[in-house]
Amino acid sequence: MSAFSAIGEEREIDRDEFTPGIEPQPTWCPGCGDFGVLKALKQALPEAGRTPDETLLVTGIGCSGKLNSYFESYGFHTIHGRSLPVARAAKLANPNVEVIAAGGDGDGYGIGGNHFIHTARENHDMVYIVFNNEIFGLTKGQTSPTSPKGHKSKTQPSGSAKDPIRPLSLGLTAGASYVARTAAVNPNQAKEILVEAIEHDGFAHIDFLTQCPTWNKDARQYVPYIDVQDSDDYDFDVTDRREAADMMYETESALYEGEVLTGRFYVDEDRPSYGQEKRALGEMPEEPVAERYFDEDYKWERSADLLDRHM
Ligand SMILES: Cc1ncc(C[n+]2csc(CCOP(=O)(O)OP(=O)(O)O)c2C)c(N)n1
Ligand code: SF4
Ligand SMILES: [Mg+2]
Repeated sequence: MSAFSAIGEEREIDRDEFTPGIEPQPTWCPGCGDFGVLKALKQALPEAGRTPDETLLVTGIGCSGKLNSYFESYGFHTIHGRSLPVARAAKLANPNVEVIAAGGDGDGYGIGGNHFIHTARENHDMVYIVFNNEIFGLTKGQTSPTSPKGHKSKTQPSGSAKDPIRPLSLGLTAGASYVARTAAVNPNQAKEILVEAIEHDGFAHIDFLTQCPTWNKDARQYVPYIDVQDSDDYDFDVTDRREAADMMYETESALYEGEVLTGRFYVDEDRPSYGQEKRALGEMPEEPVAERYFDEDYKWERSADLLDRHM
């Protein structure tokens, strides 16, 4: 895949530029859905015209959080549930950077749930990928906010008594201006949705279904998916909040009944991002605050070159 850099100079971009070259192969288990996110992201960024040195990937803690180690760009592997506050600060300081935040369902819908609500409410301009494997993967299979009711695990040996969270509905209600669901088993759609989310000016929430064959063999993400945009069975307007809300509710219920509906659910291209609102109020300078601290002599180096220099 090649494209032209959208922010910096015009040049060809190859997706291999997003492969670090110094890390060992990913330590994810064979068959893990997280590989699908990594692949789709490496394909989407060049297609959207972004280079590694124009991109910041902020991750939380979990198997999902390891994404940062296998991806070449600026990176920040922060603490559990805190990818969004770091990501929004970075975006406000430097609006020219393409900011992507990522983490698990436990990370984003559990411990970081409040950050999710308010980052969506304020419509911060970034992509937020939630790896939804319906489980705490890294800590070996505890029940998460998206585990189905009745799900048995070490923490809920008699079966969970809780209804799962409805992530798409939550994103919409909180104020996200782009809400989609895709799946690791659907790499083409995942790449297309990521490109749209990157190009979207506002908070783009992607609930990314990622199977965990090690700790959650029952998860529904294995079953064939339906793309709601491609199917004749679904007809709704992604720009209409009420129609989107109804479709999301149906989608979230269907997931636990064995039907995986994916696609775009809500798109609002008109709503200004938080940064735009603040600049319009005169509360933020037009020039990036981060520029005040730029080192004129600094040159982007690939992590492999950096390592060579420090060995
Ligand atoms: C404050 C805090 N609490 C708990 C943990 C332990 N912990 C690490 S990862 C994790 C769950 C990860 O689940 P999820 O976010 O769904 O990511 P996954 O591993 O499934 O990708 C937990 C509870 C932690 N690192 N920090
Ligand atoms: S434990 Fe599950 S989520 Fe973690 S790497 Fe293995 S398959 Fe993937
Ligand atoms: Mg998880």
